[in-house]
Amino acid sequence: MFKNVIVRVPSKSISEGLTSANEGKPVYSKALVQHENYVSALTKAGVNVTVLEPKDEFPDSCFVEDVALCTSKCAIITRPGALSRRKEAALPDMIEALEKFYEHIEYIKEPGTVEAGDIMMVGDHFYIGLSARTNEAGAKQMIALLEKYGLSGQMVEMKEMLHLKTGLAYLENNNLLVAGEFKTAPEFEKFNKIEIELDEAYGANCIWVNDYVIVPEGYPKVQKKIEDLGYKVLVVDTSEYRKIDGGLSCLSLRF
Ligand code: CIR
Repeated sequence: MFKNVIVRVPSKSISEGLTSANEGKPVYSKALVQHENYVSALTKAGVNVTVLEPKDEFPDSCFVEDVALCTSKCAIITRPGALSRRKEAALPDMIEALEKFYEHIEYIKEPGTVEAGDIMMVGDHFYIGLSARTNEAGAKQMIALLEKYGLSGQMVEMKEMLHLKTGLAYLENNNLLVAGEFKTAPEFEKFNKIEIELDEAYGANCIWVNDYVIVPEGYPKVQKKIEDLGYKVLVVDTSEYRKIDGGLSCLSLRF
């Protein structure tokens, strides 16, 4: 069960966020409304939501998932691989927010880079994608820190996706949404894999929050597959975040 969530309100500069999509720039007013609806869905799922202030100097700073890994034992502040995002990880209000919940806070250090969108938690075990943003030095530091607290981690090779959780979502009870390159990855064979088709690949980025799964709006096949598994579904429109490669998981830290 998750008790707490941290989010950051998008800033006006969101239109300058990093992107590989060719879908135009996010509309700030729409992004704000979508963010409010996201917070409402999280609240409905029974978590306490800490909302941090927007940071204009960091266009991607609403994607708080990337700047920290929140485990049951400690929080680990990352060192983002994207240069424009590197200083997001040390923003004082985020560290203060985490200090309210965690006695132990650790840090990824140079030359390691990690963005925690590349990390998927399955109980006490953590899958760490080696992406353009997360390097082997960062993943090794992460695994050593996890082991220090009695947790474990393993690396996963990646070729196509931005982040590991761009194409994977663990819904607990052994259920794993898989898209693209992860459909055939040997690491995930033991799961009950729910394969997401290419035309709805973005919809693989869902989040399990207690009895609910939050699903992006506009992915009916994904939604049906999740409903058929017996989950209660909450739908949130993330169209403005999709324009800058962001999705539901990226917008929160859940612990
Ligand atoms: C970036 O490229 O860093 C942002 N525009 C999107 C980050 C998405 N975060 C995530 O998948 N965890």
